[in-house]
Parts: sequence; C-alpha cells; structure tokens
Amino acid sequence: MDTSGKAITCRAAIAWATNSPLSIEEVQVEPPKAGEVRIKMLSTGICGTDEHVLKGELLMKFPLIPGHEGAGIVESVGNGVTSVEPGDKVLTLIIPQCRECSSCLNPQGNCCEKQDILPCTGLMVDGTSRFTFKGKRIYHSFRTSTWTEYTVVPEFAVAKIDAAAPMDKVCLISCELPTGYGAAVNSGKVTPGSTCVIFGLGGVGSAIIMGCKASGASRIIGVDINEEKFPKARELGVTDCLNPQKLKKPVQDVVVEMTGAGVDFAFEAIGLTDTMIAAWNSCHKSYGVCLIVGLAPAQTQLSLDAPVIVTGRTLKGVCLGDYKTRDCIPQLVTDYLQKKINIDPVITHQLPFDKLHEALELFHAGKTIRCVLLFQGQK
Ligand code: PAD
Ligand code: ZN
Repeated sequence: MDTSGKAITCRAAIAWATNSPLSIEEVQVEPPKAGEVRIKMLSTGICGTDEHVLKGELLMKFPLIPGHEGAGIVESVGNGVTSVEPGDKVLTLIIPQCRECSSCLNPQGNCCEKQDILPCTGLMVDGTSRFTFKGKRIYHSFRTSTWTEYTVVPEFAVAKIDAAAPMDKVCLISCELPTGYGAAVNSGKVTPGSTCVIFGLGGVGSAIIMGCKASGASRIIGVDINEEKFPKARELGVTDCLNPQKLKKPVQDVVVEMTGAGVDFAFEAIGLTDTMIAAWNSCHKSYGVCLIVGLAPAQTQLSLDAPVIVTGRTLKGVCLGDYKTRDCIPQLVTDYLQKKINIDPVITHQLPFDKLHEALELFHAGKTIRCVLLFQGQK
C-alpha cells in the first residue's frame, strides 16, 4: 500500500513524564514536510543518552518518543529532499550535518547547530511535531525519535548507508560506535604504546576500548562499579579493571600509581561530574589528555583544581567522536562490512520492540552492553 503523503498509524513508545513508565501506543505519524524524511524503523539501540532523557537529566519536553540510535528504510521524502529516496537504508543522526552552519563549515567542527540536544525544542525545524496520540501533540527527542515503527527526521539528520548493511545491528553505527571509537582515534588521537583509562564500560566505553586498541595503546585501564562489565571489557582489549568501590584510595590515585605519573589519555563515558574530575586527575600532569564523552546532567558545573591546569594537561569534549556525521558514518558502515571494525561483540541482547520494558529492565540491571530492539520486518 502506498503510504506516501498520508499519515501513518503505528506503534511507538511514549515517555509521558520524567521517571515514569513508558507505554507503547498507537500514534499518528504525519507525512514528511519539505526537507524531511519519513523512515520505517528496523532497529534501534538503547543509549545512555536515552536514559538521561527518561531520568529528566536533559531539559526535554514531555510527552515524547525517545530514541536516537536508529536504522531503517526510507518510506517517503518531503519536497526538496535529494540525498535519499524511498527504499534507501539509512541511519538517524543525533548529531546532524547541515553543511551550512559555522560548525559544519569549519574543518574541525562537527557539533552542527541544527542539533536538538542542547537546547532541546522537541520539535522539527519549523517548530511543529510530526507525532500525535489521540489528537494530542507528542514531542520528538533530538529530531530522531527512533523508539517507534515510523519516524520523521530532517534530511540533514539522515545518513544513507550501504544496501548490504545488516539492519538488525548497524543502528549502533548511528551513535555508540562512532562516539566511542572516534573519541579514541579522532578526538584523542591515541598513540601507539600509550596508556589509557576509560571510566564507564557500557556501550560507549566499549567502543572507546576498541578505538584505543586499534590505535595500539599498550595499557588500557577500565573503570566501572559494575564488575559484570569486566569480562567483555577484557575481551575487547582492557588490560586492567578497577572497581572504585573496592579500592582503598580514590581511583585516580590508583591509576596514577599504576602508570607511574598518570595516563596519556583518560576518557569519561558515564556522564557524572565526579568521574569527569577523576578522569582529569588520572592524566599525566604535563601531557595527559582528558576526553569527556559522558553527558553530564543539565545545569551541573565541573569544578577543577585551577592552579594545576597550567601544568599542560588538555581537557577536551567529545561530540559524536568528532565525525562529520553524514560524511563519515556511511564509511564506518562500509568498514564494518569489510570487517575493519566490529560492532558484534557489544550487542549482548536483541529483543523485539514489543519487549521494550524487558530491554529497559536489563539495561537498568546492568546486564547489557547494548540491547538492540528489532521492529517488524527485522526478525
Ligand atoms: P551505559 O549505561 O551503557 O554505560 C555507562 C557505564 O557507566 C555503565 O557500565 C555503568 O555501570 C557505569 N557507571 C555508572 N556509574 C558509575 C560510576 N560512578 N563509576 C564508574 N562507572 C559507573 O551508557 P553509554 O555507554 O551508552 O553512555 C555513556 C555516556 O556517554 C552517557 O553519559 C551518554 O549520554 C554519553 C554519550 N555521549 C555522546 C557524545 O557524543 N558525547 C554520544 C553518546 C553517548
Ligand atoms: Zn551544521
């Protein structure tokens, strides 16, 4: 049945308010307007950023349809869309690439000004939503909203990928893999023989391990309070695992002792200010580089010991691994198909979308690295 130009009724997860249960409901998804793309979702991940949304740590408008780490097939396109057409396999991009703003035009920048995270409007660029439930407006999250059978996304937040891509897995290449892997290879430029510490061994931390390993780091220390994450971290390349709750001293002191004078590269992939400071203090005073990947709660401040900044350490924020997303993410999918990078080890669970609640329980219990939700048409 040709659905183009018509509203589609489908199932979507609605988060009604912060810290309250989601429900899967029948929603109406409007056709894409000019410059927009409607996508039939095939798979989506559950990322730490989605958890920040559900806990109210970002200033979002509710009710909303969560999710951003998505893979699907273009169902229809609005006027003026030229980069994709119905039938194309695509990934949704939480960090878009408009190719017009100051970040996009600068060779070093990738945090496109059309992103809808900081701040979040919950709306498409024209200030309206494409989702309704019983006539009531439902907000978008990050102009992606992937926990739904159909979504509408601006063209600049869509990456067309290889037609051979396995759609039950590659959703992770929309956020988790590039964020972590890119934090190591692009943002940090981890060097062969270097020492690294990674705070947080979840999905993003696991991709950081892969990037450090691929860069030839000789020692990779993994830090997590959930020791169930350690076996996978070791499998991916972590050489030493630390649980800060079991140490007699602050974890940063232990890392400095273990490495002589601090690591070359420290990564924070949790999103807490305390662990950001611990990562900073784990770095070598003179040449250590501290990379903040985790997203701290809205309106929190980072307090650093100011005098030691002049010793030469670098503090760097990481936005989606510094990739210009539409330019680079399709290549990462191709690299995966050519076995140059591997996302398979981080996919610990795959569940049908209907089992979203079970997936969230597993995530909250710390049992998953990444759980991929599969929509109909995908197993
Ligand atoms: P995740 O929940 O899979 O992993 C977080 C890990 O941190 C888990 O293994 C936890 O056990 C561990 N953890 C929690 N508290 C502590 C603590 N106090 N000390 C040590 N370990 C702890 O999340 P994720 O890997 O999907 O995301 C991690 C962060 O990265 C999160 O803040 C998310 O918002 C952010 C992110 N940033 C970008 C970006 O572009 N910068 C992109 C994607 C995700
Ligand atoms: Zn831009």
